[in-house]
Order: sequence, then C-alpha cells, then structure tokens
Amino acid sequence: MMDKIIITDLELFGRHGVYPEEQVLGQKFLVSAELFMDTRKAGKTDCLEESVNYGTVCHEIKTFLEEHTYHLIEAAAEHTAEYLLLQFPLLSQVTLELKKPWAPIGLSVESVSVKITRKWHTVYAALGSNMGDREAYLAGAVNALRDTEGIRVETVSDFLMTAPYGVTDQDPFLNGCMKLQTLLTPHELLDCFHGIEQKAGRVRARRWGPRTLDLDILFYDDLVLEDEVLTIPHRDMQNRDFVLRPMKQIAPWVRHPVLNKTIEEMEKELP
Ligand code: A4P
Ligand code: MG
Repeated sequence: MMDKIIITDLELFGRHGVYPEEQVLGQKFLVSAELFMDTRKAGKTDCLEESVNYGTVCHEIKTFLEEHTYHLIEAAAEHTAEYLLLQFPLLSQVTLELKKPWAPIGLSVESVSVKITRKWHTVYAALGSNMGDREAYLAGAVNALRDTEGIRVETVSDFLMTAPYGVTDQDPFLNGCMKLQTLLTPHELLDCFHGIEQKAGRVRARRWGPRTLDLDILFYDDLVLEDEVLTIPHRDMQNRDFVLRPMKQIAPWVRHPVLNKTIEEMEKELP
C-alpha cells in the first residue's frame, strides 16, 4: 500500500524514433506517470514542501523529453524515470508510460506505448580489506559509491579489525558494512562493486585469499536470488562475525528473508 500522485497524458513534442524523419520532424508524445511516495506528512501538514510538486514534475518531464533524443521509447522512458528518481528525493518509485499516438507504422492505431516501473532499492553491503592501507581502501570504496550515479550511501558502520576466516594464514581484516539506496539491478550493482574492487588494485589470486578490497552484497530489499554469478542474501553471512558485528551496529532488526532471523538473532547464535 503506497500513496501516489498521478499524471495522465501530459502532451509534448519530441524527436524520439528509429526513422530519420522522426528525429527531424518530431511528433506528439503523451506521458502518464505514477509518482509513489508517502503523502501522509503533506496530507497532515498541508505543506507543499512535504510533497512533490506535480507542476514541477510535469515541466521537468516535458523539458527532459524535448531536450533529449532517443531511438526507442524504451530508452526515452528509462532515462526519464531515472531522471525523476534522481531529481526528486521524496520519490521512492515511478511508473511511467510513454505513448506515441502518431507512430509511423502505416496502420490505424490509437497509440503504441511502453510502461515501466523503476524504484530505489535498499541494499546492505559488506566491505573488507587485509592488504596495504586497509582503512584507505574501505574509505575509498565508500567515496567511490558516493560518487556513483544511482547509488546513495545512507549509513556506514565503524570499521572493525577481525581475524581471518576461512583461510586463516593471512593478515587480519578490516571489515564494515553499509546501507545503500540504489537504482541499479542486483547484477548491475555487482558489476559496479567489481569495478571499484579493480580500481583498488584487487587481484583475484586464491579464493578467500588476501585482498585490497572485497565488496559483497548482503541483502537487496527482500530479494532471494541464486544464479551463476550471484547469491542474495549472501550465502555465508549468518556464519560470519565480521559481517554480523558491523551489521548489528547499523541494522540489528533487519531480517534474513530465507532464515527468517534478525541480524541480532544470527549474531547471538554464532559459535
Ligand atoms: N558472488 C555471489 N554472490 C555474491 C554476493 N552476494 N556479493 C560471486 C558479491 N559477490 C557474490 O567472489 C567470488 C564471486 O562471488 C564474485 O565474482 C561474485 O560473482 P570474489 O570476491 O571474487 O572471491 P572471494 O571473495 O575470494 O570469494 P568469496 O567466496 O566471495 O569470499 P568472501 O565470501 O568474499 O570471503 N575474514 C575476515 N575476517 N574478513 C573478511 O572480509 N573475507 C573472506 C572472503 C574470507 N575471510 C575473511 C573475509
Ligand atoms: Mg567477495
């Protein structure tokens, strides 16, 4: 159950299309949007500052779609949805429908359209390092995430010194975790994490071996996912004090969607 503000068939003149004429002549587009947010506070206080100004949103959508040009309405909708979610901090989710009533398909059709839903996702992630200036590697990773469009770093735990787990004949680790909001999909976020690890000079030599920087996804909303490259929730987190201790600091109440236990409960059950 979430509140929303609804905009229906906002008209604009854009140049999106795969045919050259479409990009030269342009044509009419209609945009409908559902802006998901909590309107309770605005409802109670009757103050515009507590809400999203739908007039501003309409002008932003029109300007954005008239100043940019895409081949596909999929791309036009994708970029517009992302722009709105980045532009309006109170927006948690957007459903956007982009209609092309004059689509040049040589048949009579009322309109063709694409409709997408995009949102901010809540992620908990773990950081670790046991080579070189560990503190600098972890702080550098947090800064790199802060500089990434589509990622907001909300909370960062303290960095704790921990004994190596798994392969124990290596230097102690510095570990921490963070709460993020992101527009990225789980696989896009993993790619982003790998990019930051690579920039930190990470070389994958042996499994569980020494590393300048390790970034793991612990939770992604309440998602349960398993494929060739990604397991969410992180497959071994419930056995790792170097994950659960910093997590307990920032989110002891968060519940593992498969084990149905909170961070605090998992931490109590560690041997
Ligand atoms: N992968 C699957 N699921 C995920 C996920 N949720 N988040 C895949 C991130 N990656 C995930 O990881 C191997 C592959 O796991 C990734 O390419 C991704 O596709 P990796 O980082 O390349 O290799 P790794 O880290 O050597 O192996 P692994 O099994 O991920 O090890 P961990 O779990 O990262 O543990 N002791 C202390 N005290 N502190 C530590 O931080 N870390 C490790 C490594 C061992 N002992 C430690 C610590
Ligand atoms: Mg890893």
